[in-house]
Amino acid sequence: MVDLAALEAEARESLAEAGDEAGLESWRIDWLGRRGRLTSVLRGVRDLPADERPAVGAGANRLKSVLEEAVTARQLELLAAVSDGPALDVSLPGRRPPLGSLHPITLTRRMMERTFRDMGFDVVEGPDVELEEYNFDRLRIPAGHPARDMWDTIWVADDGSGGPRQLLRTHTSPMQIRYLERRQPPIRVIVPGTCYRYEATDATHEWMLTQIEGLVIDEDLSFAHLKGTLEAFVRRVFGPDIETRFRCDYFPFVEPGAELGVRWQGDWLEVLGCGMVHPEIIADAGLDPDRFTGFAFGMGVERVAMLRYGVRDIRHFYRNDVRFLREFDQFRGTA
Ligand code: FA5
Repeated sequence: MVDLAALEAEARESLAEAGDEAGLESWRIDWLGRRGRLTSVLRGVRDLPADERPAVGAGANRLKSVLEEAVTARQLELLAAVSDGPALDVSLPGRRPPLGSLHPITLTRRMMERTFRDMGFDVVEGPDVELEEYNFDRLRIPAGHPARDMWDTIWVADDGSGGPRQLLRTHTSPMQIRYLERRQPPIRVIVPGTCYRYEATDATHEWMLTQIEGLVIDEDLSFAHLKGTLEAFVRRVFGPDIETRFRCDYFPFVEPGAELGVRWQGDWLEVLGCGMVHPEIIADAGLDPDRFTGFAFGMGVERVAMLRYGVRDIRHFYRNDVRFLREFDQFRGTA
C-alpha cells in the first residue's frame, strides 16, 4: 500500500527548500513531471489489487491537485519576497541625476554682458562666417595691408561661384560696420561672439576665442569717455584695486588706438584693444565726422576668465577635461 501521507509530507518539505524559479522547475520535474514521483504512483494504480485501486487512485489524484496548488502558492511567495526585498524598496528617495554647470567662458561672458547692460549698452550678435569685405576692407584693412597679418585667417573654401570671399571672422569688429548700416546715433552696443585665428596656441593664445566688441557713437565723445568706460568696467569686474595700463597700439579702424593691460602674475596681460572710431568709418556710415565721434573696443573673454578664476593656461578652456570643468560647479548660479 502506498503511503500517500508520507509522500505528501516529503513533497512539501522539498518544495519549501526551492528558493527560486529554477528550484521550482526541478521540483516540478521531480514530482509532477512525466517520470515524477507522483506520476509513477498514478501510473502504478492499474497494477494494484482491484480492491485497493479506487482509494489509492482517488488519493493520488487529490494529492496531484494539492501539490499543483502548493507549487503555485510557493511561486507567488517567492515573487512577493523579491518585490518586497531591498532591491525594490520604493520608500528610498530617488537618485539625483548629476547636475552640470555652465562653461567658465559662458559664465564670464554673461557676467561681462550684464556689466555692460547695467552701463546702458545693448547686446547684439553677428555672423561667425563673415565676408572678407566686413572683416577687413571696410575696417580700412585692404588686401596687402600689413595689419592683415595680425589676424591670420581661416578662409571658407571657394565654391567656384565667383561670389565674395568668406572667412571665419578673426574679430568681432565687422559688427561695427554692420551695426552702423542699420542704426543711427546715439549708439551704445556690445557684440559678444566667437572668433577664429589660424595661429599657433600658447598659454595666452587660442585659435578659437571669444571677444566682446563695443561701439559707442554720439556727439562730443572723447578719449576720456573711452578711458572712463573701460576703467569703470574693469573695476566692476576685478575690484577697485586692480592695476591697469593703457598703451598706444595700432588698429587701422581707430585713431588713436590703444590696448588695455591688467596686472597678472607679476606681469601684464593684454585684455583688449580700443580706440576712437576712425573718422573715415564714421563718414562711410553716412554720418558727419565733425559732429559725431565715438570709441570702440574688442576684449578677450578667455583672458578675462583667466584673470577672474586664476587659470594659468588658456588651453584648459577647450580641452573638455571634466576635472577642470567641475571646478566651476561652485560658480553655478552666478551667471
Ligand atoms: C582686435 O581683435 C581688434 N578687433 C580689437 C579692437 C576693437 C581694437 C575695436 C580697436 C577697436 P586684438 O587682435 O588685439 O584686437 O584682440 C583683442 C583682444 O582679444 C586681445 O586683447 C585679447 O584679449 C584677445 N585675443 C586676441 N587674440 C587672442 C588669442 N589668440 N587667444 C585669446 N585671446 C585673444
